[in-house]
Amino acid sequence: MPSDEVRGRVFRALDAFVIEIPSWGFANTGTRFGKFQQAAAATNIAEKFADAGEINRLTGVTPTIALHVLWDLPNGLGDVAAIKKLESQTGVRAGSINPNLFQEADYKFGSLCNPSAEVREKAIAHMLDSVAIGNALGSAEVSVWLADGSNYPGTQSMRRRIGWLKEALQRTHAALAPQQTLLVEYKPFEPAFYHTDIADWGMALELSRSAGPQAKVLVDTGHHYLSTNIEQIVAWLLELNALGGFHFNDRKYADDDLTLGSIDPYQIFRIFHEIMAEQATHKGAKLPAFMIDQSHNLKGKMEAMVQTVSTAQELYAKASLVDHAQLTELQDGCKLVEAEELFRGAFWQDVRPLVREWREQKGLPPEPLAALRESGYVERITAERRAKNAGGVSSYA
Ligand code: RM4
Ligand code: MN
Ligand code: MN
Repeated sequence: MPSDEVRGRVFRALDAFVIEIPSWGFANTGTRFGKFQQAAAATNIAEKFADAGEINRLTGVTPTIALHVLWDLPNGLGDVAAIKKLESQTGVRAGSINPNLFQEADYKFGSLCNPSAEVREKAIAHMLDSVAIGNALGSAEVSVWLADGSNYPGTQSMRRRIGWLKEALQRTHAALAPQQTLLVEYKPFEPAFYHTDIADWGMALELSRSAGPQAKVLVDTGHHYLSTNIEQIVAWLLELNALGGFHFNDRKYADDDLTLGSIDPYQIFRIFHEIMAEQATHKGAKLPAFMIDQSHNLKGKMEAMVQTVSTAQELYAKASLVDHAQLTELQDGCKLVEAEELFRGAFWQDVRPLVREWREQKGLPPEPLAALRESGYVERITAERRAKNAGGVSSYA
């Protein structure tokens, strides 16, 4: 039986934990080699909201859905009214607004960093539209990921592109409302294979700082070279008050977008630990935005999302078990084995009974995956959407 102290600690952590789910996690996606259609995949924004609402009903911790402008609001501001209606129908709110600067033919050689001033202006206009959409929806983040880069040495000026990018982000920042944060995401490669304009956290940090105080860095766990110490990056960003949010997913090789914790749950635990250590020293500090960035092309989308959210809660609960005062004492005394045992001891605890208890206390299904199965939701959407999904691919690869 866990002590009241442990239960209290875990429950407080779970009370504070919410995670955003991505609209694209419900749509048909695939790989660059092929698309595998799922009969139950969402085919339009109403279905994405419905699915997100069901995930929130089952887990109680996903109140917002990330939107990709091109896929979810193809008419830009013109779609805001429809989104608001879906919000009230499903109880799920619009979350981060993600500009899409990587699909149109004009962006072949870049968007905000394109050598053509005309294309750059078009891309900036899209950024400003995204800010306006976010503002109209009362959403907290505009989250930018750029595919910009080049494939061959000497073919682009990396230096001049920095200048263009700074200017674009400054202009975007100038349009933000007070409640909006501009998140700058980085990724070392893909789709560009020689240089990527925002390749790592140093570049994202400098760009966000030069944009203004409402710009912060977004860490996507899949966007690092293998063996990078991501929790150290998180610690630095926390220290610099520059961490805006996360895109959680897991990977074995690159930007695989696999289910969170499926490959390396200890890494997510270590990241959560850094955040909790920060919370322990700065009581009441704002938590970064926890978001999921995954596309499930083999697993069922609803099941994968429930699995992901549950895993995130379990790892967050585990991280809350670390006694920070005790750990600091052991660290200061260089008691290596004792410190390590305390740390990994928390990771190895089975917190699932406590998470179940927490859910019951909130009137939520104790086993959301089982509740999803029992609800018949997946069977229903499979029947409803099968014909529509036989047609084609609704979303990105
Ligand atoms: C990128 C990046 C972005 C996401 C797109 C779909 O690799 O992770 O955050 O919006 O994929
Ligand atoms: Mn991402
Ligand atoms: Mn990615």
